[in-house]
Amino acid sequence: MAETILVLGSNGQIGTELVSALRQVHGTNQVIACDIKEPLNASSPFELSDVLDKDGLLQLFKKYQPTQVYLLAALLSAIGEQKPKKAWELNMDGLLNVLDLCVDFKVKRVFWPSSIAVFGPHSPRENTPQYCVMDPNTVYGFSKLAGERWCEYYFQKYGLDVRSIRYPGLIGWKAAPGGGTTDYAVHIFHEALSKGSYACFLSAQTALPMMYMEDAIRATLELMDAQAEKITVRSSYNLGGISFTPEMLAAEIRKHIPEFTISYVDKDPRQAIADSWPKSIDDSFAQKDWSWKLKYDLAEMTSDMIKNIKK
Ligand code: AKB
Repeated sequence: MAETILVLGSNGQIGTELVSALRQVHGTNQVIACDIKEPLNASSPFELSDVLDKDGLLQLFKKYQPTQVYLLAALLSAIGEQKPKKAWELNMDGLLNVLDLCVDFKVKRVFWPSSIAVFGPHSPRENTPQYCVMDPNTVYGFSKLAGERWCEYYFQKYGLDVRSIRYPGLIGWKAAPGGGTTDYAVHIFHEALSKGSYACFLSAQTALPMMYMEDAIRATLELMDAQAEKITVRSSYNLGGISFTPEMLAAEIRKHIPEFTISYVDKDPRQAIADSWPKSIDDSFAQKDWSWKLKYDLAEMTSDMIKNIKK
């Protein structure tokens, strides 16, 4: 049976790439991109929709009768600290509005992204396991942790097949990131090519787990394609990606742009957020349950980013 897929929050960094990937698999007309604003190069089908507007969402579900829903609308870590109540409202109420409609409309599969931000200062920082102490101290982080609990609850109580990934920082060239702590790892490429230098808001030695967008999109599609019996984690799967520091990334960029220089800005509020997050992640549950395998390492990701941004 043909799928009808709603992607809510389709204009963002993940949504932009996910909509094209889903359209390649399921056909353009089967994937409805939805966001609160028309994107610059809107490709149809597109619907204006706000996940906080319950009635508008209901009309959308009635119109399309989706079989799959991807809910991507959220405020990320750095912007969430500037607008804490708004981040909580969008990240929580938006999720609950969508989960309720998915139950009512008997949606077959739902995807909702979580993040490494669910971990906190008392979580193990190296090779952070799937299950451990979690004490996130950003609104984004604890909204994602609460969201994970809701996803598992809707699965247990209502049998809703919700699946989720704790994304590391995502790096891609097709769409800009917005309001995250890991955004430096995208900005650095654009500034290396346009100016030859970059002032980084995280310190040279700040290691964080990151992932190339190609891998992140593939992981999402693989998880959503996996047989339901294989999914043993109904909160959200750890995904490790590649762990590196700004200094390591700058050295890799220098292999392509030898004159590139990096400097470090002191006292940026995003440093404290990064310092509360894992340096590296153990994703053995994803490997075991749905055969997850990373493709891009730091060198391959860097050369692909540079090649594509140059174009
Ligand atoms: C952020 O930096 O807030 C996001 C994330 C790691 O979830 N990229």
